Amino acid sequence: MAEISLERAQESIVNRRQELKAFDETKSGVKGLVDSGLSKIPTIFIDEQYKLERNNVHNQKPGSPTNNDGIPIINLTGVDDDPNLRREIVKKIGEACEKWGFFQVINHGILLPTTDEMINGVRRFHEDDEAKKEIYSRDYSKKVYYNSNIDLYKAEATNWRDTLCCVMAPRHPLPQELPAVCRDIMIEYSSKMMKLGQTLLELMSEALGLNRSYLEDIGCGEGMFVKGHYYPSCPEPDLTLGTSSHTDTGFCTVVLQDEIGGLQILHQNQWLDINPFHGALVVNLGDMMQCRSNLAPQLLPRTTLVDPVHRAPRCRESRSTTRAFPTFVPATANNQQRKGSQIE
Ligand SMILES: O=C(O)CCC(=O)C(=O)O
Repeated sequence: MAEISLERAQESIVNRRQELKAFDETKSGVKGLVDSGLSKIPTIFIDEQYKLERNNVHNQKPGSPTNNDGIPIINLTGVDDDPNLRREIVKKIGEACEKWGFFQVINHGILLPTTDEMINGVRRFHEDDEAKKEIYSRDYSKKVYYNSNIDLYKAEATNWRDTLCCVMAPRHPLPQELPAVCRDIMIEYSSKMMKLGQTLLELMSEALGLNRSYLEDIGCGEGMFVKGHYYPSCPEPDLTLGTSSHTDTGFCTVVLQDEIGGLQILHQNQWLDINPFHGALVVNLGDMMQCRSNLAPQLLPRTTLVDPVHRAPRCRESRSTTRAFPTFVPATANNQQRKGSQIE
């Protein structure tokens, strides 16, 4: 009896592996599946735990809490030229890091034409089959690549998501290595984001009670990779996640969502939606920020930072959703990412 179930388990592992390989070899990601007109999602995408969670939600009585937009929205106006405003901003960032591990920034210096074009550029890329096929790869030593699920062969359930990934710092790719459909905006957005990253690192240093340049001086902002996710519409959104629950490996990540949104954070054991706010950027701390013993040993055990667990379920919208987000990492860590460790 036990042997039969072991055999079945092995058979299902082999089947899953074959399905993953077949999917990978299409080089057209989840978007390719959707374009082929499927009405049910393939089994590799089914996330049993999420399915159970959704079932429970459907069985809940009306009135259960489902939505709360609690993460702080911090206005960066005056951050560089008004010391009083800066003090206030630093205080708010410190509180947000301790309570949420997440905050949104507005008036951050990257204007709407740039953020809008970045979202459009990522969407253009994912909707251009030729551009995608040219750079589909699982060779993580490349600076620019596109694929579906970086951890495709390791994860328990495949996510309903395709990703363009560009390592933009410390050494950016040659312009011609970037897809033509989003090349200019990728370069412009990344250079503006490096500047904003510097400001955020300064503010976080100050919020931790360190001198302004501390985190920069130890190299936290040297490396930056920019991901452009695409979440195609999904015929069975209660069975699969766009991005499974995780924390980010880098130092901090800055998420630009489109107007459909979909990002959720785990706060006090509840999943909360981060509703999109046009032009706002969502900042979340990564695992490296949690390693204060390496970053700033003098702070232990003074500060407690929240573990910023987050995920992206698939919404019911018939449209696809798009995200762009740079993660700041020390330059050496960036190399490790590229050697194939999991970016999510
Ligand atoms: O798309 C999102 O909002 C979440 C994706 C994410 O957290 C990630 O790729 O690290």
